[in-house]
Amino acid sequence: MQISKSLKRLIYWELGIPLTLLTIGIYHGLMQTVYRAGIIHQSSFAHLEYYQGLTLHGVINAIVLTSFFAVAFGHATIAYYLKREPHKWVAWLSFWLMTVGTVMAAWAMLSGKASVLYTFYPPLKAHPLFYLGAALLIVGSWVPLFSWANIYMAWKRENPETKTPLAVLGTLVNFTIWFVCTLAVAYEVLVLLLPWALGWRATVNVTLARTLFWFFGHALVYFWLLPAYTMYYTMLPKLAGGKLFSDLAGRISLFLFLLLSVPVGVHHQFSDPSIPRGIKMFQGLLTFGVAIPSFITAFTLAASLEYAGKKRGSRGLLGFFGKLPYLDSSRYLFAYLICGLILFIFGGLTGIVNASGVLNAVVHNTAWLPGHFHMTVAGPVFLSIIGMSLFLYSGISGKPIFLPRVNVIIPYLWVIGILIFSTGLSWGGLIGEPRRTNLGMTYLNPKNELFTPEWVPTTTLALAGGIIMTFAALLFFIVFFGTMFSKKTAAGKLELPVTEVLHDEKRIPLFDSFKPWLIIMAIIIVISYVPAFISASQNPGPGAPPFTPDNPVPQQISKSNPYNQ
Ligand code: HAS
Repeated sequence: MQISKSLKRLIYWELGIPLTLLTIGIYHGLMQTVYRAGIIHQSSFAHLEYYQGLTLHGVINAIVLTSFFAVAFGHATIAYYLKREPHKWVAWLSFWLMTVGTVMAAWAMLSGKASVLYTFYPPLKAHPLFYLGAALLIVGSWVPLFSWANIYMAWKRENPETKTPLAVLGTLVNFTIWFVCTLAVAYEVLVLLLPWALGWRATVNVTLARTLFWFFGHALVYFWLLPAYTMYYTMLPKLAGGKLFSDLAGRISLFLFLLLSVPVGVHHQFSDPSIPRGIKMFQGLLTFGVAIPSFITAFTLAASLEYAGKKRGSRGLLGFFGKLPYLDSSRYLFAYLICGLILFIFGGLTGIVNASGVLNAVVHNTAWLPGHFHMTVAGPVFLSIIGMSLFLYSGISGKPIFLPRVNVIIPYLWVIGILIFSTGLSWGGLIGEPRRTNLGMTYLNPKNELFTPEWVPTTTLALAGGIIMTFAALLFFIVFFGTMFSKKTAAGKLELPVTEVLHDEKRIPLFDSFKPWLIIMAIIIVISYVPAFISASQNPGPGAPPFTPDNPVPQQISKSNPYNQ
């Protein structure tokens, strides 16, 4: 399909900017493993502080890359399936808001004024431009939803009896979740953090800020995941040489995400005071509920892959695994997607451990957590983002993939790296290794009295995995930028792999309409969050003065601050 020059240019920039910044994000990922393995015994390296690097790593990889990509992918799916391009000025407004926001936050992080990590929990305090930048990036990323919704409603009026294409449903569900959850973080930033960062208020209600953050924060992880799920349902079976086992399964799964992505954030706060136990239990149960659409996805995709394998001549119960096009460089997107799925089996299982209140007490704030989330966000999410970025770029520009044989092995290298890395972290977490800690300063420094030799093998494993991951990422940069700088050999067009459906169930209005699901979503959110917000507001504790991560003493102490008494 031909698209306008403006949309082409927009998609190039929305892929190119975050992938360029990703070089910084990946470097700081490697440095994390180096510091933690005790190779460096200092608080900084090459004029960048440990927490400054960790903030850059988290914000670039988990917020900037994912948001820019989700918007570019959203433009592509809507334009491709509904045959209408998003309104030009809305799309460019979104781009500029995201870009200006990123520049503001990047300045604050690079100048060392915002080492507050990607969760920016108070009492860690950042420069006001960091908060403003983050707010602009987020607002910019949901602006296109209004244009897409408009296009969708027009399409629906013309095609009332046609099922909404699954990829379009995926994009709309995802951005609806995103819009709803970002309202809480906007409130946190604009009403709590910004006035505090500007010095207009002396203290901040930490529990309320954290509760608002996690209202946003867990839905955020599904905002990362749903573009990958959209690719799994609508592209992977085709790339494997088969069909999607059931279209309805995909719809049910997407609508369940709409219901359950937001009202589970308190599972990040099982150890926080000021949140009623009943709410922790309720949201804990809903967390098991939000695993259901992923189980549905696992079985549906396994059946689709089995069908593909059988069509390619496999025999026996599990023979289909051996017949999939793992190393076919002309279908490299398959490799990126299947590798993400393999990692997600472990990412999902560790997530279910986290969700259990009792087990959570063992793993919370330990290295187990980054072990879990590197098999989710650095698994299916990251691999589908980089694979699809390459696919979109090469297709739209008409440029062939640079080093195609190298390209197809990158995701496998990444899987090996992540599995070693996450094994080190998960094992370390189970024996008490903390997350977000520069272990090289103390626990992994043999000259320090706190030296903990049990964590030598775990952090060394994580370092080995980190080196392999960095090598895979380097190869990806060579392939992506090599493609960018190579000569055009075909007319550029927007093409997406389109999967046929094996069991194409007839249209059920309930699964083709947003209204009932939005109403239920609102009800569950009110039940699960209103008591948490009331309790956090009524029991704020003494209020926290601002801290920086490298100093246990508050930054400024005012008379109104109870810590001063
Ligand atoms: Fe999580 C913490 C629970 C999913 C990301 N999570 C985090 C953090 C991040 C994160 C970033 O309950 C840390 C935040 C921080 O900085 O503090 N998580 C879950 C649960 C799920 C889950 C129950 N998480 C994700 C996803 C993420 C993500 C997805 C990113 C994209 N997580 C938690 C909890 C915490 C947490 C607690 C807080 C812990 C604490 O104490 O702080 C579920 O959604 C997982 C369901 C998934 C499955 C897997 C299905 C498997 C599939 C693959 C099938 C494979 C096939 C291929 C078919 C049930 C679909 C086979 C082919 C072959 C060739 C083999």
